[in-house]
Amino acid sequence: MDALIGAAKHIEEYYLTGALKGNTGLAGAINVQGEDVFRMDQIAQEITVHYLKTSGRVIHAISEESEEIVPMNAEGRYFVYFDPLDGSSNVPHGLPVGFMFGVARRNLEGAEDNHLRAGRDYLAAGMFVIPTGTFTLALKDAGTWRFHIDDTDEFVKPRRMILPEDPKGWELSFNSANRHTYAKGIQSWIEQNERKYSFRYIGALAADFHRTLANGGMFMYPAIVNHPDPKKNRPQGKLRLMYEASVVSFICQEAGGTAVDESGTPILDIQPKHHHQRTALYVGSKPLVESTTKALAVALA
Ligand code: AFP
Repeated sequence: MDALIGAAKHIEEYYLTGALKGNTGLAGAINVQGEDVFRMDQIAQEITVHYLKTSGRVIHAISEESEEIVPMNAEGRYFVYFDPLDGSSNVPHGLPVGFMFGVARRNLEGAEDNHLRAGRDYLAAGMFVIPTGTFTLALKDAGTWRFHIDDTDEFVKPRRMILPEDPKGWELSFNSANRHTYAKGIQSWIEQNERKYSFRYIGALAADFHRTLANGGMFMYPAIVNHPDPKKNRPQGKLRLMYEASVVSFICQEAGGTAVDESGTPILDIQPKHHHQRTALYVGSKPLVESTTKALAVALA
């Protein structure tokens, strides 16, 4: 945890001074997901790998910014799954980005003992919203907690996060420009429900989910199945399972919420087949997540 917190503080420092140092532009490379890499993506990746390796506690890491598994320390007891800079399109504007991670414990059976873990097997998951100095951490069966950085650079005063039951302040968060590309069931769900709630979208999962967790409601990134250009459909969803969807789903479950994919399968039960696997995501207050699942099932029936 010290390594992860050290990395986050270091990334935040670079981010805050990035515009002046010319670090907020593109790096001129394309990552494993086929997306443009920002200079800050590379810096965040290098910093995180450095801290995790130096800790000596991690055997392998999986990062959005590395196609291959990143070998760390043969004696390490943990797997770490991370996205060192989530929401890169916010970088040139200095707007919030995230550093997200999940941690699982190695089985110590054989040389390579299954780094492909379902979210239910994580011990912890967390997200830093950069550069706002907030850190949300969920520990297995021990709740979700939000910390704030103080003027001595420490994350302090944890507050237990529990999704509010009263729907009065609930918010919806999704990329509304994509709505006509969603499955018909979700399109009608949106039409029937969107006026009941406020709508917020920052474009960085950690920042958007940060609000969902505090105010209640739902963040969703549905599958794209009705794009006018069928080549642009994403039936598997866009978000990455191991270091995005499972992270927020773990945090959400510990705060009393839930998360499912397009078929209604709990995100935390999905057994990854590949470390960069994608998924659709519906995460937040149970009644909303459950009603989108019903809407999808009805439309398919
Ligand atoms: P990048 O980190 O590759 O920019 O993607 C961010 C993200 O995976 C997630 O943080 C956002 O919720 C989602 O993409 C935003 O995607 P859209 O730009 O398609 O709305």
